[in-house]
Amino acid sequence: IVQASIPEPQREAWARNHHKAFQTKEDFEKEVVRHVETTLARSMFNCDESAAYSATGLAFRDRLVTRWNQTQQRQTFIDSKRVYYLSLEFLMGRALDNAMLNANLKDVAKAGLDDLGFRIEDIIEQENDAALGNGGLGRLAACFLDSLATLNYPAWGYGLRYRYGIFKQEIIDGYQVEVPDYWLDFNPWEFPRHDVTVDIQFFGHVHKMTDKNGKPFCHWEAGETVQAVAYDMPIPGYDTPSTNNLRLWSSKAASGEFDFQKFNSGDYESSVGDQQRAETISAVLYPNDNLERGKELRLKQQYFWVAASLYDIVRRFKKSKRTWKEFPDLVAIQLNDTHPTLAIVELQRILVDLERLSWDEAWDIVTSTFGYTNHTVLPEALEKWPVTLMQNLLPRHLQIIYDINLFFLQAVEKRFPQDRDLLSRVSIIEESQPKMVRMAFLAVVGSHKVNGVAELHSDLIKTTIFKDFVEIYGPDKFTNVTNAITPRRWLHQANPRLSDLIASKLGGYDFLKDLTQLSQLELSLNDKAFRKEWAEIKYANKVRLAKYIKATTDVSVNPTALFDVQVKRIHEYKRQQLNIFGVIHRYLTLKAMSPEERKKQQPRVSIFGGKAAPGYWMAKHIIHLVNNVGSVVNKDEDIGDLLKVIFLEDYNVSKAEMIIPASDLSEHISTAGTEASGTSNMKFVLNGGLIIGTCDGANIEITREIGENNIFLFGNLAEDVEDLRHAHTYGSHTLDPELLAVFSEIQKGTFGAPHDFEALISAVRDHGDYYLVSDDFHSYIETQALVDESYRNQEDWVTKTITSVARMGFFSSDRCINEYAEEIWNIEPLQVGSEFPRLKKQ
Ligand code: T68
Repeated sequence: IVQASIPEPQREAWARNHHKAFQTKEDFEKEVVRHVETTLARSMFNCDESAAYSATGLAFRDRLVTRWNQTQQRQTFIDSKRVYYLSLEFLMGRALDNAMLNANLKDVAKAGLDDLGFRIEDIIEQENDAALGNGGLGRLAACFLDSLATLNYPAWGYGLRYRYGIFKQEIIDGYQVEVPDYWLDFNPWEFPRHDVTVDIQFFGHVHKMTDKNGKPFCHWEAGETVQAVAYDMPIPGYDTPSTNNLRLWSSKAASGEFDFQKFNSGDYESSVGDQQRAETISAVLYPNDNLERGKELRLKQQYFWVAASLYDIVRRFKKSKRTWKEFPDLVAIQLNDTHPTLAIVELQRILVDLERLSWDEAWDIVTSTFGYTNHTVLPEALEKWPVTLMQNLLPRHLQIIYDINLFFLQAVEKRFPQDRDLLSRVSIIEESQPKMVRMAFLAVVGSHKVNGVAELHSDLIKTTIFKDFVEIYGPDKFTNVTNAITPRRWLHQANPRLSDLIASKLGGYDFLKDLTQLSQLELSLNDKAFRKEWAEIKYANKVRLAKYIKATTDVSVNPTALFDVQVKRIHEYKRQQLNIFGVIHRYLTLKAMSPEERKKQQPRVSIFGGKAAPGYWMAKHIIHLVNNVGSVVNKDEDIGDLLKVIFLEDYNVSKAEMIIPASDLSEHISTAGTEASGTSNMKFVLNGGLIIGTCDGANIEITREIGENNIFLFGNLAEDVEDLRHAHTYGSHTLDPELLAVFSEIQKGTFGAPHDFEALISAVRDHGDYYLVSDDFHSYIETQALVDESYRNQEDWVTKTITSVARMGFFSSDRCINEYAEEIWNIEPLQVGSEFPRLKKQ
């Protein structure tokens, strides 16, 4: 990049003309009209909602850019340590509402848009979600970016700019159909940086060379080069001028690669082919959550992104003119799962092969720089790559991995002599057929800290997948940072009325920056007007969801019924099958009752939502069963409002913002020990809903915080799961009789061709019931009965929900980010100085 700075004498002219961010309604309107009339080349005679959205987005973008530049200049000037969050997924959702709220200018925009003839809600609805993620892992990254900016930490996110994010889900005849999500039509939030590019290499050969001092070194002569182009997204903090950067890389053919010779000699097709092959790398997000499929293109994506990001980080570090030893004083890199583990190898390669540091010096720098977050213990989700694939795509990296492994195993051998089993258990290379590189082990060996995402999960990784590494490194390398969520999006933005009510009790909105202040709500437990308003807000949110259900599914639901929600990726371990079997049980029970008895029952709406990975056959059958049960139950006149079953199509972040505030009860019912944390559980409680759940993931800490009277726990404990599974396979396996009754009903054809659901049944009945559906079934339906009883007493229910919200302070991602900053990254917030005026409250 060419650095061009304006000479001193001309700077005054710049300062005079400095872009002033709008603050008033009048100035906002000017900006919108200017963008409609110039940027979009339209006028008041052809300005639809989509154009009004674009212009509003651009007006807010302009505002952000100035602050974003100032933040970056200041970070560079101060030379502060930065943290780089490497994540293959950032599930950002919509940006406009967030930008307005973080700047405290939503009221201004609302009034301005009103003057110009638009309703702000309709304008917000125009925006496509930035859906560059599958689920919890990607959304966690997005919440972290919000907290990092809000807390004024110098931080960058690095990811891939997929042309297609997670697919859109349509439900046709009860089946999931995937539709591509081309989200980039118009995106005012991104800045292409065509001058920030990195050439990324693949394939080729490694040559041993000697330098002019006679020292040997390795030279990688690559076979293919692809160009990475940076696209930047400003990340505003809440109520602070700090605006961080999310840099997403897009792939294209390297400049020399569009082969003009081929082109001129008439081989047009193959020169365009090269172009397309290069662009394929960042074309699409892999739609699997908690599953690794070992596809070569996925490994290409990982290296492409990691190499571009490290090049960028190293380039920035070099400008500081520090010595390499100081690298970890200026740079912390957090690996969001094992997806970016090649960054460890790439940094070692840069330092040894290109910068010519000794192996040991380099390795010290590398291991002091990286931290690794584990998000799963499920064996099918642990990344492993065939050695042969790695050898072909990244020959030099494979050599380095072998060397890392050799030195690591030598050190282990020294401490634990003669323990060959241990060596083979912890080897980064699995000696299987074919041989595999174990990415999680590489991440552990190459990082100074490894963390799980909730207490139970962090304990489990220490006793299962990383047990030997705890022996080798000692327990201090392993730690816990319990996940959390940003209260800005998940309370203030998603549930503005509740946020306002809370603010009215706490004397302002400071709780959004210090969520522990919620505890003061307990003082208002007996305040009648407050309780009434609390209940009314929940009801209004349910009415809104009921309207949406009617509009999208044509089913009428009664907003006074108990809304029971399970929305998340569809996965056997998350046990949506347990939920729908429970719903069928409820239906059968109601059918068996006399009309008088039925009148005494608590009406319920069971709401499901979530995507199945396109190749996940079982998950797709679960969706099909939910839809078929819905179409039978919803038109059964015996049942009426007592039970409705809804599947909401295309669950995503913006739908979550509407659904979560409308729930009375949400389901977090994974087999104990399988859900690392869960984060939607926190969102539901923060919005005044209660949980039915297992003793798994963060449910355990939520219970500790809010009290066990305020949560409906059921089911077997993690410590008993292994024995139960063993007993299913090797002992006699008796199934729950009430579950068997549900199975017979399905097999009778009540919910469509029984054949379609045979696999769901036989997984439980004939294949060892790995997820313990039958073991937990009785406890589940008993607990659901308790929920009904509890909900009947609305006063008690409201008390439970207020108490729970008041005790949710721990689950702000600000707390979580502060823990990472102190215990893993060793970074300080950037002081917001006078040239950086604090925002005034409206
Ligand atoms: C989730 N993981 C955990 N993975 O399942 C959840 N995996 O318990 C936890 O709360 C959350 O991470 C945040 O820590 C995922 O979402 C994936 O989406 C994923 C994607 C690709 C490959 C593997």
